[in-house]
Amino acid sequence: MPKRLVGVVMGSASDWDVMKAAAEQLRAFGIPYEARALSAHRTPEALERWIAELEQKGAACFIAAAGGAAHLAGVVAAKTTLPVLGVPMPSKHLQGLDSLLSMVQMPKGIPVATFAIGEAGAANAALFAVAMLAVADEALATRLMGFRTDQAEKVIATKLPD
Ligand code: RP5
Repeated sequence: MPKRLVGVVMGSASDWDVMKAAAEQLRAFGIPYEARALSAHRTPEALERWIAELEQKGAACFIAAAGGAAHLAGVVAAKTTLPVLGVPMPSKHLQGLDSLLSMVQMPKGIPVATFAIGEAGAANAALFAVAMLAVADEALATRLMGFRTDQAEKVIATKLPD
């Protein structure tokens, strides 16, 4: 069975420093992805073309990150019925609270699964994509379980300073 692709899109190349956490997590699980900087406002036509292209390539879902007005994930969700996982980016003046509140307020009927602001949200969106793909991929489910076990072992082995 060919591996399903994840589309990773961000409103600006300035989001990459945070969003590389999603790419790293996908890579760690061997999930193919295509990452692009495309904006709901600055490049709407190119965004629409890219979404259609990814659907053609058999994408399983999209991870969409944006800051401030943060309409990107909502616009992606308007253009595809594939699951859209939104990651609010930290912003200069409001530390990403603006991005979070904007992204989470989707109108009834067009959902965006919204994650935490910043790096934790980026990594968790990727892990959520892995979990969705693992529903139909037993080997991937086993690797995800292994990741959780390793993580738990690290927490338990951590010694606090005296
Ligand atoms: C948003 O505006 C982007 O997603 C980014 O988080 C923010 C700032 O973008 P730049 O001005 O750095 O391109 O659209």
